[in-house]
Amino acid sequence: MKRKIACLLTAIIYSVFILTGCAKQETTEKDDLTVIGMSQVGAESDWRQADTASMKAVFTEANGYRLLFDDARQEQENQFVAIRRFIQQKVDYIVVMPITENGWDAVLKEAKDAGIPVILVDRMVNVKDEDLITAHVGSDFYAEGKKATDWMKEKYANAEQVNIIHIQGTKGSTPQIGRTAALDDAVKANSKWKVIARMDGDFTEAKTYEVMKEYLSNRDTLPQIDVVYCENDNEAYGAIKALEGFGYTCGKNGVSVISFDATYNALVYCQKGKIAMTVECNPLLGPLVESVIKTLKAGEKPEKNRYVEESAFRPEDITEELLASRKY
Ligand code: GZL
Repeated sequence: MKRKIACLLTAIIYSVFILTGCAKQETTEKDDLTVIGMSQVGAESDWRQADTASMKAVFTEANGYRLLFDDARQEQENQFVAIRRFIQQKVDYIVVMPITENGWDAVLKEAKDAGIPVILVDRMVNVKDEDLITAHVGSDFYAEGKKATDWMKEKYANAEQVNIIHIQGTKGSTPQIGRTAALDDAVKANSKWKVIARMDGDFTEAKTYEVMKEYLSNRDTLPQIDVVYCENDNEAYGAIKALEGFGYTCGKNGVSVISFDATYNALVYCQKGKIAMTVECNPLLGPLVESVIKTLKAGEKPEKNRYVEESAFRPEDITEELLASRKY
């Protein structure tokens, strides 16, 4: 009997709720949300996960957004599928972190034809029609690389020869292209610098450990290595693990390991001297993307490219205060 009364009461309360329009009001509010279709590269690195967290912290329903988030698991085809789904869903904006630069013309034209603005985050795309992209926010990767090579020039100013191992990021991605170009230009300008090996670490610790271990295993005698130039922090962790496994010392009087991103763990490695320099690459791009969307919603034209300010850190720069201040 009690159960029947409880069910009856629930039905009455729900009817009152519907009739008074509360549900309708709540539904109406949800209809006012700005719908964002977001295609993220994957979760391959600490940097990537901080970038995703930054986006999810901004694009919340409380802030007036419905975020349709897709993790492409580092496959460009998955990004194409997600973008076409967003078009079918008639989202208000498409936000893409493109894994590599080429192959985007067709799918971005479909978004343009559907009247949906596309905002690029982090990396760039190489398209014939620049109007396919409404705006881009991210980093200047060549400038990041130059910070590292300028440090190398100072460190090895009097060296007779500098043997460099180069661990590249995801081939064809904008950070790989920019950070590689900076190293290539510095090697051309310094006759004593020699790249003794170049490998693809794909921005992951596991892949870098694998390729570095393979390289060292295949040497008759272990080479003199002065610098390992890793195109992100996670590659540096893998490289250091492999180097130490073969008896190398990473640090002031050993191998200088360079990395990019300057995520928290890399700053700790740097504080311990195992990373000689980590160049900052800011993943906290959510607020910048929101400012572009607010500009567009106000009927104004956003800047085509917004680059974030970035620094670089050596062991002597790492204080407890700096570590405590870091957000990623
Ligand atoms: C750089 C970003 C790179 C990071 C890596 O903006 O695209 O991809 O350097 C990440 O850690 O995997």
